[in-house]
Amino acid sequence: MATDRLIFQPLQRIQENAHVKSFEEYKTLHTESVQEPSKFWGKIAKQFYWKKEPSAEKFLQYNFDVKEGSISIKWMEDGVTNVCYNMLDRNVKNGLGDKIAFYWEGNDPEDCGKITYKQLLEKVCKFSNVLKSLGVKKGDTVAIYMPMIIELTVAMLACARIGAVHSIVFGGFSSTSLAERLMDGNCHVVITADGVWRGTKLLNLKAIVDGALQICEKTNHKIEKCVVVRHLSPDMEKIVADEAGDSSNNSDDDPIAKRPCRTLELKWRKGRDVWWHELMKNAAPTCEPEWLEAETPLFMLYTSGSTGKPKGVLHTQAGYMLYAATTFKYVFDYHAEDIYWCTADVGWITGHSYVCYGPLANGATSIIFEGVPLYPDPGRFWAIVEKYQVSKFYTAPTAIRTLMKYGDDYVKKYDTTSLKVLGTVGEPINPEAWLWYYNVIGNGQAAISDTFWQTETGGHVLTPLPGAIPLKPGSATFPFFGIMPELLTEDGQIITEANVEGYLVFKQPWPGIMRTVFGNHERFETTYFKKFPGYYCTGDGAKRDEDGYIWVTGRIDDMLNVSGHLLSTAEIESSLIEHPNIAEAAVVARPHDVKGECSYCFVTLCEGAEFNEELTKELIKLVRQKIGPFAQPEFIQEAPGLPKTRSGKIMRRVLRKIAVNDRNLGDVSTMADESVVETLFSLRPKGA
Ligand code: 6R9
Repeated sequence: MATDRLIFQPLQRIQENAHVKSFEEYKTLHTESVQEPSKFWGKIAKQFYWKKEPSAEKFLQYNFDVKEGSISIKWMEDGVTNVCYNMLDRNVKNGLGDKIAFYWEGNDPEDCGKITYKQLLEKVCKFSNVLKSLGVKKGDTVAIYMPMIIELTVAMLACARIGAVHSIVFGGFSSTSLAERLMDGNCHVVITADGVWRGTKLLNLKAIVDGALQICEKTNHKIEKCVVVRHLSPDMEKIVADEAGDSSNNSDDDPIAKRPCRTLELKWRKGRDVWWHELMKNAAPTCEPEWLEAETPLFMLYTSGSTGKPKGVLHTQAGYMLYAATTFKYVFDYHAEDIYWCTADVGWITGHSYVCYGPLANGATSIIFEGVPLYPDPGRFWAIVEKYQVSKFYTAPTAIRTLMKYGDDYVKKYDTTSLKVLGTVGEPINPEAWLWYYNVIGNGQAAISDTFWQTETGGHVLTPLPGAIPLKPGSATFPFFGIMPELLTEDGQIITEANVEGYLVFKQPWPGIMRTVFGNHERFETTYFKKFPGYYCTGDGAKRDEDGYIWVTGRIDDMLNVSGHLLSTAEIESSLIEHPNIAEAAVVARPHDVKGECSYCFVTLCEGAEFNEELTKELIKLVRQKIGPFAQPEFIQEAPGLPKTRSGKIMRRVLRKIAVNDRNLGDVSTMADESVVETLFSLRPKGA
């Protein structure tokens, strides 16, 4: 049976207990949420603490149409609250003080820790006082460049408590990228750690920050304070003075030391660099939260992997909080006894909404994982699931495909029967990976939530609800509450026919939508609202099937037009992956004299498989069979590794260059491993 015809009904063991128990119930709630948004979200808002409750009159005010004037979105504008208070104090007051907020699982399986809500509150208050003592005030931006440790959430919540705007930069970006974000965000304080182990690599984070600060200094952007968490043991550090003006340390030095070198050299600039633990020693353990109007900025986060200058996506207080909390509750069907684990780094939006804010808003217990999926071996994820009896798990298709490559034995070694909901996010999940996730990881006993959303949307926008929506592998199914999707043609006509691909857009605002691009409202309007007036444009393509299921096909710029047929690269990829010897595939468009465009495919083989003419023929046949002769790949080349961003997204922009043998790659600062590029150039097929 073709995978797009498979349907999985909600599992009884999940449905029995679920917040939403049937498709009809989902439909009723969804209809209310889009027809009467103020009423729907108004009820939810009552679960939170408000210094001043938002009025019904001002609950939602917006303009979504560039033709009517400037784009503006305001939720609960006259409400006054504090997000940190709602995450911590409210839960402690409700009797959850001794509940574990986070288990911390280190890179080394021997390293672990935990913190209760009460303890977290105290740490956050102390650090709030520290920030104040460093001169940070309401409205200031604070940069955070940290590994996955509990202090990272302490830092973000402390910012939220005092009304400072956090700007988290993923702890894998280079000095140059970090500097760009520090300057764009006008940050004068940065919080980091000495270093961190990622698998067998030791990263000197402080050295990367030093490099960034040097770049800032050269452009006269002053970073007043650099707060450093001592995460490694002191005997791993050699501290040397970094005199002002000394620029001898090259920012492009490779900050990665490999075992067995266990000593990091830490340069220390007196007056600027300060140890976290020293500041915390004398800080007072209570701190009155700053009471903030609902539309005050909460954080900004730069969007990943796109071309050009990164955009600082800005989210505000109450709307974001409501949306992160509500999506978390319904999409993972959260219950008080759950142990929840999202593997995303807090440096990405998934980590913001579903490691920190969403779970804490619900008083959940979750896991913060510092390590990587393959260390010490490909069974690590499942060892952690067994250790903590994880019931709700959230990861990315790229991780699933990577682990799938190593076979089922690493999974079978562990007991994963505690799992009830398996989430996925980041890119379209191909049906093969979906089925492996469902059958092997979930033992056919866990629901899959394929969650489509973006940094810009703040939380899930298309997603199944575990007890209510029958699943189709590869489809993010239906809109979440408050979301009104449409599919539009290039010239803005609404598509009503089934299985016709178009632009995925949303018709009205939901509480979690971004409010602006930091410092550039015009860019916000141009990027998301100009192409189709009256709609927020995601930039992704999608189609609806006969049953109304939405299938996101990938970024619209990943479409190819072969002889007038619009094809999505994701569709071809998922056909290629069906071949037993293919572990991963990436397809890009390449200009073609006759057809306009043709497809150029990069395939990563499974262990032990061989790339040869026979395989190429089989793959061509497979795509012809799966999609149609017009979709037949023009070029197929072997790809031992694919260029990916540090968050695991395939950089198709780079692949498009390789496909046409153009070495002018543009900005590759977000690429995780640049060495794969040379290999790919060397493996280009003859005649390409
Ligand atoms: C949360 C996150 C957003 C882009 C988005 C789309 C792709 C994310 C997806 C998905 C298909 C899913 N994407 N989830 N595509 N199915 N379930 O990833 O945010 O880093 O901003 O990326 O990721 O292309 O437009 P962000």
